[in-house]
Amino acid sequence: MSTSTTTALEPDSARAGYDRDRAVRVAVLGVGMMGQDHARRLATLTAGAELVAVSDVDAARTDAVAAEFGVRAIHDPKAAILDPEVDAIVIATPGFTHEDLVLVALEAGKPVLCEKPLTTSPETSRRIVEAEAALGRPLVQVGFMRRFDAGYQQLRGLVESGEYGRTLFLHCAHRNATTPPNFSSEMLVLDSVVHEVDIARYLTGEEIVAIRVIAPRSTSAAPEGLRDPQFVIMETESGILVDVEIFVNTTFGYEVRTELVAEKGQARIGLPEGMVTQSGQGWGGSIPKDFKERFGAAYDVEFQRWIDAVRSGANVDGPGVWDGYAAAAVCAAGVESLRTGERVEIDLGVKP
Ligand code: ISE
Repeated sequence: MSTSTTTALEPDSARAGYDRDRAVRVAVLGVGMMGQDHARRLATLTAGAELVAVSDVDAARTDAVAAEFGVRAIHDPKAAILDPEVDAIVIATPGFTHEDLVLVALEAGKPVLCEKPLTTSPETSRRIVEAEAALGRPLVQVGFMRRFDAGYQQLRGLVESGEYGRTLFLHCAHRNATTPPNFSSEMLVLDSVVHEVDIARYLTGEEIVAIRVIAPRSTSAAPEGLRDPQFVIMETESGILVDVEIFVNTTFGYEVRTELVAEKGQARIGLPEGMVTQSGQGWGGSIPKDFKERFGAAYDVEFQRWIDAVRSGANVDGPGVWDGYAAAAVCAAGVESLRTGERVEIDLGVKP
């Protein structure tokens, strides 16, 4: 697209130097497991994107990943955001660093794709909502990749069609093979159930107004002190019930499934798919080992749509800061419920 025509898609003044005829130059902040995956995606798959820099608190890791992709290693993440040769930022650093980094990017007027959680508390997420509102245009997309999964999109299409009448229940199961070291009981809610919170909001189009988290007996596969599994019950504005079995030490595989129960029909997504074998051992198929495998295609679509949005000047095509804030608020209430055993209500306040 020419930069000389005056259309609604013209670069705004904060990005006046951005040339739409070339690829979006992206820096990835945080190159642990997820960040490396995103760096590879941007370098090899996403059309219209150019991975130009990586940054991580671990300097040796930054240098190694930069060398692998032939890009710049910028050790200070804020310098990477402000670098004149960086157009857009992917944040895949630990959650507690997100607030500062997102605020610097907002100030610099640069588009951001921030991995979940947006921040680690409702208060800090709210600050980002206010900062973006003050800017007057969306710049921050939140990495709730499930919204780009074909199954969830079909399910939402079904809800929106009205064919099955009003939604009554969502039954969700979210199972991981194992947990990383130091995974706490609260992290089952903050790190894992957060996806169910977002997807429940996405599917129903409603806010979550109350949550209760119950910790039944723990699996003997869970590390000492970890309350795993947990059972979560959420209520939406109109009274839809969403239940979640979160179980993160199943020992053998990764599974995310959702069943929608509506007045005139039911639908399930996330059932085992792919090749089914038959042999002397019986019949069967394979189980994904982790979320990178289960949601690989969703991440690919998420990144492509984000880059397309940056190139068009829309900057965001998917969950934004309000979604990040709402998820943070529901999860904080969930952690309170896990501690107290009580049902906790959520008040998001007014959307700016
Ligand atoms: C992880 O951080 C993710 O985001 C995955 O999608 C989720 O399934 C897993 O439970 C989390 O720990």
